[in-house]
Amino acid sequence: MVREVYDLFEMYNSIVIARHKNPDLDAYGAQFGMYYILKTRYPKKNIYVVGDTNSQNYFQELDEVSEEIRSQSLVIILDTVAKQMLSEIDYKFHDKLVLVDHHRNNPDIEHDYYFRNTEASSTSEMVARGFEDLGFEIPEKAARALYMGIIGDTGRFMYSSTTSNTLLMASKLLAKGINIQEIHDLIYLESYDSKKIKNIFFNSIEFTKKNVAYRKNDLAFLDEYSLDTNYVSRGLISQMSGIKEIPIWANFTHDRDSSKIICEFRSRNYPVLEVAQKYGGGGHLYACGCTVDNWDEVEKIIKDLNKMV
Ligand SMILES: [Mn+2]
Repeated sequence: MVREVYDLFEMYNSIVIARHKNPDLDAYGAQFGMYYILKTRYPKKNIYVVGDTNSQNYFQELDEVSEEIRSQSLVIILDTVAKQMLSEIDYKFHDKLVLVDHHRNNPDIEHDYYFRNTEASSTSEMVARGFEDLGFEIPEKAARALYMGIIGDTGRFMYSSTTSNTLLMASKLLAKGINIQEIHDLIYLESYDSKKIKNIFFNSIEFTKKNVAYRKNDLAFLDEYSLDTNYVSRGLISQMSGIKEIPIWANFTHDRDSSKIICEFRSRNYPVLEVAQKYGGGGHLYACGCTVDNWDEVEKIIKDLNKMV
């Protein structure tokens, strides 16, 4: 982050921090990390965190902010630059709009500033680095949020997106006194029932001829076990990862609210992003997704994924 952002933080009395819908740990981590840092630096300013919430909100409740207030505010959007991933209110009303993201896709939102670093493991890493460069104090609460965002997007430093900069930033955050054990228990401890669901999921994955693994999670499955769409879509896909015979894996989940199908793709070394983009989605080269209208589209996607191998 450069001097220009510093001037913006100084200039505005009202700052709104937003991120993509259906937030993952990185989106939350970057959002609350930035929030606690700015709150510490500018205790008298009105700083808001906005957006929807879900089971990964280990932080605090979100604020309701009117269009009127937003129109006079500096609005920052984190971890996405795509309209599709945002609520309209988050990109339509602002005095100045700043985007901060580590994804590859280009913005389809009109904005004033855009900070992109596709080398960064996570938006949380970008935020930590940015404030470190600006010399802002990073309080322990912020360090905890940012660290959670980094481990969320790097799978606890296991994915190839982890760089020496990632570890350096993680080290600096750790030095603020955060408790890793507490964080890991909070995020990764699971219930016996949850382990059982994973077993059911794993035992019913399907395969294409070229060993693309996939699962179709229809409404009946979600209802039978009272599962949340996001949990199934994002949370269960990793059940198919790390298996020698499976080069690409995909998860298709019925979304109760929109009645659409949420598609998630992962791969060790095939650029599945091409398929996500073909169907209007985005994300990372090896971890991405899209949303389609029906199960016929899903069949086409499965064929496309199979063709990649
Ligand atoms: Mn991210």
